[in-house]
Amino acid sequence: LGQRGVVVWFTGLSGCGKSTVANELERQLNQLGRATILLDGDNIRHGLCAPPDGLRDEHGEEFASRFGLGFGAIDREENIRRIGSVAALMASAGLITLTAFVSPYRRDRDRVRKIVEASGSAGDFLEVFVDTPLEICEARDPKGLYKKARAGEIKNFTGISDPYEAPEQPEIHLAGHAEATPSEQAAEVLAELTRRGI
Ligand code: GGZ
Repeated sequence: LGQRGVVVWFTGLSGCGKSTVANELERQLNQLGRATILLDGDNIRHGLCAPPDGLRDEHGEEFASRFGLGFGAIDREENIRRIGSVAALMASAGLITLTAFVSPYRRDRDRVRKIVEASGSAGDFLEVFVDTPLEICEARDPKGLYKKARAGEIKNFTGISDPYEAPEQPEIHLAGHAEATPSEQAAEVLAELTRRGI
């Protein structure tokens, strides 16, 4: 590919805008002719980490709950571990690899950083904290999940009934005041990638 791989790891609350910014960044990179891949809830939670339907039919619910991941701390840890391994592989193939997951636990994110940094050719790991205040995320509530979490209909909901451990030293901190547009935020990340010669 003639380009250096990198993992750009977006983290933040549900509704903070990380997927939107990652999509916008991908568009900007593609316009510059860079090869990218974007991993997010849509392709991972519904694919790699989803309960295997065929197996469920064959072996029943037990199989589904053994291999499909939920939102308890152990399931999130495994979700992030799988995504981290896949991201490291893709980066080592030279792709600019963008990921957009809540990834609420510092320890899990730090593990991914180690996996990526240890995989040599994968190169850099950039943690991007999309720091949109809970009140703004909750006011947006595009899928009505915060409402359900407040009503107790969803357990372990990040920010409501489950912790979010903010990054202490992210490579990029996107202060989430409501006026910042996704394309401005993406441009900020792009500038950092450019600064690093990626
Ligand atoms: C947090 C949840 C939960 C709970 C379902 N807590 O806004 P969304 O809908 O599209 O993003 C959230 C997504 C979180 O999945 P991740 O794979 O990113 O989580 S983690 O990194 O922690 O493994 C939200 C939806 O799934 N969702 N239940 N309890 N978000």
